[in-house]
Amino acid sequence: MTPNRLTQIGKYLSKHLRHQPERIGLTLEMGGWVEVHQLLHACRNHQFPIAFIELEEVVNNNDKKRFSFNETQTKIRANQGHSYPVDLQLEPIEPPPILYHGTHKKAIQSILKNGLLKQSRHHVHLSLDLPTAIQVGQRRGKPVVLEIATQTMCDRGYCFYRSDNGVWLVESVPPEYLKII
Ligand code: HQG
Repeated sequence: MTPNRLTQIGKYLSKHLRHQPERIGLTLEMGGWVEVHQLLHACRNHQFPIAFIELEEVVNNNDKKRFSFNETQTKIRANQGHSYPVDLQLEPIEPPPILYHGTHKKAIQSILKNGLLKQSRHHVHLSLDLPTAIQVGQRRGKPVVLEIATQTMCDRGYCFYRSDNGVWLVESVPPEYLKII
């Protein structure tokens, strides 16, 4: 598959597995899952046919591993990043003592005042390492990276989750746990 087609399918799947499944007549099950045959059928019916072999390639080779199959490859879901209200059934797990959030310069003033808010998604997204955080921030402008005192947050009762593709998630981060680096 060409890199273009890989990106094109990835974007189409993100749109419908994270944000607007109803646009192509899908409903996300508990956990965010969709039956693969229903997805392929819906794509075909909406002038975006995808072959199963292409879907497999996207799941395996998508740049951020955004999608997963269940064990039998009969269901697929986006690992994180949803705005669609669905329970992903993630279990809280202990994070490393520090995580990072990549953002952009224009948002910093508001973030330092109000903390990190999840905006349209289910969670605030945090990165394990600096290069990833810089990449995330760069999507929106001049990147700024914040260090998150996750250990202290855990000690104070905040729950952290990790998606199947290694993105760390938390409901919010109040300003006192943030430091610009
Ligand atoms: C900012 C991509 C002002 C926040 C990435 C971010 C990630 C505030 C934006 C995933 C704020 C939300 C998520 C506040 C937060 N005031 N701005 N109080 N609190 N913000 O896209 O973290 O390609 O929803 O800093 O790799 O940028 O989609 O979140 O700039 O993992 O797979 O509000 O999206 O992955 O933007 O990115 P987003 P994000 P995918």
